[in-house]
Amino acid sequence: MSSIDTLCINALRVVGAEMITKAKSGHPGIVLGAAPILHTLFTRHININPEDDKWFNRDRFILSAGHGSALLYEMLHLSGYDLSMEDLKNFRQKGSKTPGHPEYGHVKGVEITTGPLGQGISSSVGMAIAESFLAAKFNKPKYDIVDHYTYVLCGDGDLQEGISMEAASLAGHLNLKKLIVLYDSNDVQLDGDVEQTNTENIKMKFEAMNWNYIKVVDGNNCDSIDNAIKEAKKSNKPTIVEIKTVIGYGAPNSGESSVHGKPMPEDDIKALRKNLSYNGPVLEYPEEVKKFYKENVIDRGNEEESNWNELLADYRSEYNAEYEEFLKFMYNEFKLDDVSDMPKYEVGSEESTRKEMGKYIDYLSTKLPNIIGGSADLSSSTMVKGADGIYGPSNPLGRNIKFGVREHAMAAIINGITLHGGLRGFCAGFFVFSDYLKPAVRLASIMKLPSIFLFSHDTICVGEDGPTHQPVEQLTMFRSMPNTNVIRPADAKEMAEAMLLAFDNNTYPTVVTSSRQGLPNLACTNAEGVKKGAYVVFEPKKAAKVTLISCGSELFITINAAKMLEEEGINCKVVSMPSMFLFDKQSNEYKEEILPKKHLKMAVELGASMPWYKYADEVYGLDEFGASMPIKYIHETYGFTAEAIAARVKELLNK
Ligand SMILES: Cc1ncc(C[n+]2csc(CCOP(=O)(O)OP(=O)(O)O)c2C)c(N)n1
Ligand SMILES: [Mg+2]
Repeated sequence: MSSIDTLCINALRVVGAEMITKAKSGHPGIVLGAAPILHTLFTRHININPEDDKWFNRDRFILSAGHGSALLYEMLHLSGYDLSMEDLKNFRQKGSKTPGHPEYGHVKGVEITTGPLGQGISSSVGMAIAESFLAAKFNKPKYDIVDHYTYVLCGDGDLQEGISMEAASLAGHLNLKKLIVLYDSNDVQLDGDVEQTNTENIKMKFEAMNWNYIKVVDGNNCDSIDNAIKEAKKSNKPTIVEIKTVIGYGAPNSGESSVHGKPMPEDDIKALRKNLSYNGPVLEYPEEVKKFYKENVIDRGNEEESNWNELLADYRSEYNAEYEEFLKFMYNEFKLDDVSDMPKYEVGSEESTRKEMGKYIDYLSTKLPNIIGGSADLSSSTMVKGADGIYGPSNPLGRNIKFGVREHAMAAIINGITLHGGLRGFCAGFFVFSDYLKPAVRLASIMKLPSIFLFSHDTICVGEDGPTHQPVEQLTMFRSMPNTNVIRPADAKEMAEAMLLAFDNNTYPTVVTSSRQGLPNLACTNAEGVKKGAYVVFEPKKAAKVTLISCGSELFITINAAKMLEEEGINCKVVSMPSMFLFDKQSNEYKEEILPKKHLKMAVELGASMPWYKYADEVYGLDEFGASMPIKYIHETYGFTAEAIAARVKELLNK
């Protein structure tokens, strides 16, 4: 370890601490403790090119401990990304390029939004899966055109989260040998010492999950960290490098939890400078540091990418067809222009929408070679699985990922796959267990990431399994999530369009729900209507005064109720509203046409009533948990028959 390394690390420490103090907010502990880790990784290993931040074969770096954002911004600044000193000085300020936690799409070089602990490390597994799949698909002897590492910096908190263990367990099983996790092991967390909460052996724990474990006893020694990363690269398993660091190194309260998340007072900054024997400029990097990063990160990255470009050019001449295909993957050029051969269903036939969803996924897998995914040990129930066999070391081109019962990691992994580029991830489970993966959907929504989340058994019509398996409030949860398209199709036609919308868009995640039970395929549904989120599916012969709004498995029942009412002279129109998200985007004229102000409007859904009050005066919903019983009793018991719905309308009209 040379003196320039020490100078760089101390500059990172001091400027990071000063940024946080200036912002009056942030987490100095990890910045001071983990600076040597990121310095070593960036100056000796990572291949990135700030001039081409989306260079396909770059190494991916994930700051899973997102509270260390100041340190990441420092690295990005010194590595030549579009982040100025001014931006660093505006850390955490309104409108700045340097928000509290790293935000994907906000600043170049941030590979993923992190902050909720456990998510980053779990998504990194998806990135490593994507890399291994694409490498297996495109690499040829002498042409490793997809060949990069996925690096993670995580802390104690990341590894305490359950999601990380789900993801690590799967990563070990899948032998993701190019995944390297650098663990900032400082024995301290926000509320105190880690030993107050943990009594476990990380080495044994990870080795038991088929990981390679390496320990670095002195986290201030770049050469030891460097050697560990070199070792990790040789492993045929994913590697965790446990690096013993001191939280808040150099600060008067180093080694204590008080340094974790409180800006340091000016006096402590002075003490820090003294303790580190550092007297560089305030909020500025010494020239030697900038030069070192220019030579060891920027120039190296540039060179790596130009080497790669040459390799790709040679690949192009030798394997032209594969090259053309590679470009399609790289630029996501697969389009759903012609879907005329999509499976079709006769009007009047009956099928569950989950079976239709499964058939459409199978169909789309033939059209879109870049989609990959699977279910959380439920593919025989959700009907959703990927194509080409089970993905794994013996079949890296399998597009069916068997996630096991690991819903949370599954969703985060899907995000990682999609973030990596080249592939698009989808996953599936029982709707009630969407509770287990919601935080990862939320991150996809924040990132505007088009991950696809498919769920079956979307109402209490699950039946016998009882309230633990009967979703009630889950639709409310997802519909209230900004930037998330929740589609609840009523039949095969609506399901087909839902799936096309999900796989066609690039700016938001989609949640599609499906029924367990068979539903009639209706004559009145159509794709154009689904695109608008809501549309009229039944119009009485005489002018309507009432509008009934429904979706999913309750749509046909609601139509039947409207038909009954018409016979009694009560004229109700019925609107199918599979997607509130898409309907909200329509013009005011269209909204008025579908949901006229002067109509009495009642929504019908076998789920929590809350989301519907935005559109309806009255909601015929379910605001209690279900109970275990065969499905044939459910509609009767909970009043979801055409007769009961019609009776409520009459009650409302006082007839
Ligand atoms: C899911 C989640 N829970 C809680 C937090 C709040 N939080 C941020 S950092 C942190 C402590 C984590 O400890 P560690 O990873 O050891 O970080 P260190 O204190 O060493 O920097 C907590 C509880 C969070 N960001 N995400
Ligand atoms: Mg810690």
